[in-house]
Amino acid sequence: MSRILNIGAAQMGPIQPDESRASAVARLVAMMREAKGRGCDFVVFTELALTTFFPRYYEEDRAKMDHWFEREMPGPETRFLFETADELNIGFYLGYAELTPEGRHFNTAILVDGNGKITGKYRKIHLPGHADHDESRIVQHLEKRYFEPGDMGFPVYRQNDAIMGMLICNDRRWPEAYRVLTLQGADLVVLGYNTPDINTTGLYEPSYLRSYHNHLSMTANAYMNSCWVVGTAKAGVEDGCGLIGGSCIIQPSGEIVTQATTVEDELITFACDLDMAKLGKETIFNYAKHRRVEHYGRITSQTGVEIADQAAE
Ligand code: CDT
Repeated sequence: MSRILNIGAAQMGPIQPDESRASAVARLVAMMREAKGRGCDFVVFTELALTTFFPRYYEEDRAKMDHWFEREMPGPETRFLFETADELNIGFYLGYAELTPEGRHFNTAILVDGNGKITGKYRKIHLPGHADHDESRIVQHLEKRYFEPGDMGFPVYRQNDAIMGMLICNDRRWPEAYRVLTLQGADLVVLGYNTPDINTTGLYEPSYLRSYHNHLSMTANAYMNSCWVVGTAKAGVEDGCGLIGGSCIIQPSGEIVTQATTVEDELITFACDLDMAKLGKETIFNYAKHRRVEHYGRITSQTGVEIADQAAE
């Protein structure tokens, strides 16, 4: 038995601050067409795929940043992407900045089906960085200023024969994100990321570790949660700031099966057998049989160290 889903990870090269939405959408559409030509049924775009990574810019008046956000999805500038999905019968994941009718701001991803209809949504929960201007940093990372944490939990959706969960960038480093998705049966986790190639706080971190930890967090969690993981980067130098590439598709064994080799627009594809997730789910990581939450014990601090997770108390 096999359940094959042909997936494309459509890495995006840099989007400069003055690049229009129409231009970004044209690049996404070109990769979607290439994906279809290479037999894909589903394509994973990146986080904040329509604009430059604007949280690197500090603006005192938050309302002045609203032009980076989408008030409707699809909107006039993004509709073409949805129409192309419908024409080609290909689904996709897309990350963008969402401004709701109530004036709330989220770092969001949507799932769209082969009819160009939105079938799922996720709002990023783990927002890295800081909320106020920080002079000591090499580059600002103001996600905490411009977004509120997601209010939807970690939902899963049935689509393209998969049980799919979405994450966004920093979420991929948190084991509990994958665990909550796979406790609901996810066999495929898709995500996009914008990751600076240096530690922007100014603290020394070897740059090779930025790429190593990108892959480590996704490969380890693919294995420990027995699911496919598709991670798609925005890469290259945006307004003088470097972003790592390394987009990849990872099978449930934790092995990378294909990986981008550039920091430009680059499509990688793989015929993913979703049934490969069964081995782990039915044996070593069979949660019902072997996961023993009731024996983990209360989280107590016997060392005087403050317990980080209030929910544990
Ligand atoms: N976009 C995003 O979440 N990036 C973070 C970088 C954090 S550095 C402040 C990441 O985890 O890749």
